[in-house]
Amino acid sequence: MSSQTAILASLIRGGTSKGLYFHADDLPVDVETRDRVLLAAMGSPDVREIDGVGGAHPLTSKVAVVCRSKRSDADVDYLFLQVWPDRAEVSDNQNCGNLLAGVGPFALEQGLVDPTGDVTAVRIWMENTESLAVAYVQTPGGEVRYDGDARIDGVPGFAAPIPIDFLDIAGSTCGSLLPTGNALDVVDGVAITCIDNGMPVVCLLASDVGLTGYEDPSAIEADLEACRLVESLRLKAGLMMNLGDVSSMTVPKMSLLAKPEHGGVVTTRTFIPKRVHEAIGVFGAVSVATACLVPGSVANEITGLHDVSGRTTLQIEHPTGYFDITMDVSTENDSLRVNSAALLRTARVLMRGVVYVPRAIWSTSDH
Ligand code: NQM
Repeated sequence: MSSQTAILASLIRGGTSKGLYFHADDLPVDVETRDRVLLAAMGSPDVREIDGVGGAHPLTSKVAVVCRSKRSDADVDYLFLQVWPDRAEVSDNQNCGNLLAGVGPFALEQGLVDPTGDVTAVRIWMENTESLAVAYVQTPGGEVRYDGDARIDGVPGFAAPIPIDFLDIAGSTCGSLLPTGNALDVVDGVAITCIDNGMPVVCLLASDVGLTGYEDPSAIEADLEACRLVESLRLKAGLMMNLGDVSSMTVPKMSLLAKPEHGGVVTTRTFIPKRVHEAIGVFGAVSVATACLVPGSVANEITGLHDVSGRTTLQIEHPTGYFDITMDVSTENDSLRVNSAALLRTARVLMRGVVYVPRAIWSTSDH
């Protein structure tokens, strides 16, 4: 008998992240065993993830678990799992809008969804935040098309566009768009805006932690005093956002803001939370874009946008370019209502086959 267990999987780039995609039926049902299997598949814990297929960075050590949905308003269910490279931990406490981009192509290729003409709308129930997304995948002739002329910053070259719509993601994790009830709070003398439009995010001025906001992610990570200050604010903000003790959680993200440099509405450097993102997460960008429109928020002070109603596209600057978010909003009595958000991603299947884990970790005859 082989000393390894082979598990069906696809390696897919989703937006600016990359990870393994599994059909839920191909993984152990028991969560502890499942997590041990995913750690072994990725090669964690080890900063290089040398004994697995993980990419040695949180953005390339991710997992999507997909299955046909039992819901009448969704085609598939998607569970996002963050596999930490440097510690033996798998976390489901956040969503990932980048891996989300690969869910439609994966579902179509696995026969979980049938193609419907040149473009197939795949309705995805995002289990982590219990909310819905619709991804529009190019399927000419019934096949997923990966080549095309869409470009997203943070990914070289061009690919087929995958527009994604979100209808109701406000308060996805914290229960409300402004979890503290305020557009602006002051913690340890620093003005912060706590917001959750798909991702719990704390917005603050980069200058308030001794940075310009235009540094490279590696320069920020090397500034231990700035990192310490950001983490101390994060722990306090986590309590205020109804998240409890967030010391070992990946949320809230901390987005340091500065005036735009390249024609966008604001520049961002985002802690996710211990590493600084090379770009910005999808839901992280949606939350920052939303903060830009909230009257009185830290972000709104920078953008100076007032009384915005209807559809508007905001360009969020990040270390490797822009992230465009189209929002449909209405403002009543100085209070913002988000009707929908839309954005563009691309994805590409990189490998399909089996990933091996030692049989001692999981033997398929165990279940
Ligand atoms: O915010 C990074 C990423 C993400 C998550 C992170 C994401 C999102 O870039 O929706 O996409 O903030 O952890 O993949």
